[in-house]
Amino acid sequence: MNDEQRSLLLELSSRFSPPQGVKLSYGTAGFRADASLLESTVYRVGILAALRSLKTGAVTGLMITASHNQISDNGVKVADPSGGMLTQHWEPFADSIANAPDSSSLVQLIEAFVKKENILLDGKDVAEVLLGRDTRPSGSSLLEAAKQGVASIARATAVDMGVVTTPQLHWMVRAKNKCMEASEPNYYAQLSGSFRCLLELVPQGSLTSSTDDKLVVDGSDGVGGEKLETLKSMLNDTTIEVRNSGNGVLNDGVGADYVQKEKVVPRGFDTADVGLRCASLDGDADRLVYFFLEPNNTRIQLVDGDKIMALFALFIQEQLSVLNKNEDLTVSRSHQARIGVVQTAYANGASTQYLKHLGLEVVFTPTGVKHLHEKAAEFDIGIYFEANGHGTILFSETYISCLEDMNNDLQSTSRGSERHKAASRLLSVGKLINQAVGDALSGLLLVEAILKHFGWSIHRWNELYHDLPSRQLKVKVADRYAVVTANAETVVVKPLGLQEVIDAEIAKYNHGRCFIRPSGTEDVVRVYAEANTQESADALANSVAKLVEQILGSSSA
Ligand code: G16
Repeated sequence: MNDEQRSLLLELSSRFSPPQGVKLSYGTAGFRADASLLESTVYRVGILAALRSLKTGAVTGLMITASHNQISDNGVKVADPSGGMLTQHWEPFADSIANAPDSSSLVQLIEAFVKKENILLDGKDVAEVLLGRDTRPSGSSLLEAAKQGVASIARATAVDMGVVTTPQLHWMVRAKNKCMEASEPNYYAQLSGSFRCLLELVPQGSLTSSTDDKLVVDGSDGVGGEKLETLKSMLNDTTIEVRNSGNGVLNDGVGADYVQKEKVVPRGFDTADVGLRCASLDGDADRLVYFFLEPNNTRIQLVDGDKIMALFALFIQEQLSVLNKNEDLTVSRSHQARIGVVQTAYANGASTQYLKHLGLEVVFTPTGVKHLHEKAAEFDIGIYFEANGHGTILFSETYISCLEDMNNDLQSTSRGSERHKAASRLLSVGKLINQAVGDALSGLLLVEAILKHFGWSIHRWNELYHDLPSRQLKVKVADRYAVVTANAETVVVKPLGLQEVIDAEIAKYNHGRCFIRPSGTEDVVRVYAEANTQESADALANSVAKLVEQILGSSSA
């Protein structure tokens, strides 16, 4: 590092002092905390995003959001050049610079890291970082801190993409590195174009049997509602009604996290909506769940991420079986896609059974899109979803080019045949569904297209399988990091003896299953329980939560 670069870093970083007595961690999806604590962290992540761009010779992204958290929180995460999450081996560096006590130790850490990673700060290479933020009031000042962070690296440029959904920012990074136009209009054009293609390919009989056209969407009073309105107008769609589009308090009694965890009717919905197909986005529109209201009931029927995955898997399987029908086996071997589905321990046991029953390979990872995405990318077609509604479908580049070849062949030999339609549908899904990260808007359009394809109502979809009763709780403890888990978070290895106590509780219930893990986005330990009745699931979750509090001590202790 030359003197000029060192003084630039020392000068700008001295304007952003880290908060005292706070330990920051990159967590499940970047740094998250009360917004008032985050200025120096966002500044330092700006430096990291610029270094990542220099290292890879490609554009990176920086998103300011705390997604499902309360409005007073905020957060920051980095998008890698692929559009996916920051490579995990840079997370320790993120943690160390976020916690560096002053400018000189920060610069020392950066110097050591650029040396280790062989990043040329004194060369001619340039860096570019796309910046985005959600609608949180703290977002604009944090964005300024991010700009200063990027500006602390010589020849690095920050490009402000404005208020966007998290998946839009990830999509733009991916697009830019594929030499496509990284703009919102281009994002909408790709989504609406591929959605229209799927609708044109809906079998005639299905269109007439579909009865419930109206969809009501809860925008969580975040960025997603407004973006969905834009998409609606591009699609000329009159069947989607958007509520909670930004006039109320973000994520307060609304949104995908609230609906999925509490299973109650969100703000802005009432008895007039009974039976209608409804959906909820979260604060930055990277999660999607569906639901419907039942008569005389304040609880909802939840159609969660697991069921979205089941619907997607069924559709993909149907297209693959049509595509491979009557094919010469020696030729088709290269066309046979290896399809896999990825879940976490939160997946309802009934969903896993259902997916296995479909003959699918099911694999588990710890919580966090960064883990699921990486696993799904090992398949030709990898579908991943967390029960909370975060997920997407990944198509490998090799399989996409194979599909394109098949589509071209079929176009000339049997245009309009069932096989040709199946190939075209799969290609359209690959364009519609976000290949960078889970995206509530593209996921919603795909759900809508598939329901039309099958001619299904939300009620018919919900009947695919019946969820086992479950309950999720949060426990505030003195130090959540005292809990260490293994086996995709199903077993507690620290504190010693805690897992045995949990096992003893589980043994008291029929079909009981329960696990705990420290949240990576909130200062809590999460408890998940399943059993054969709702009362048992509630009782199991409550008794384990009490044990956790006893053993780990409450947060005020
Ligand atoms: C983020 C992650 C998700 C994860 C969720 C909760 O979602 O992207 O993969 O499931 O946090 O994580 P934890 O249980 O560790 O708090 P979001 O929508 O908040 O960005």
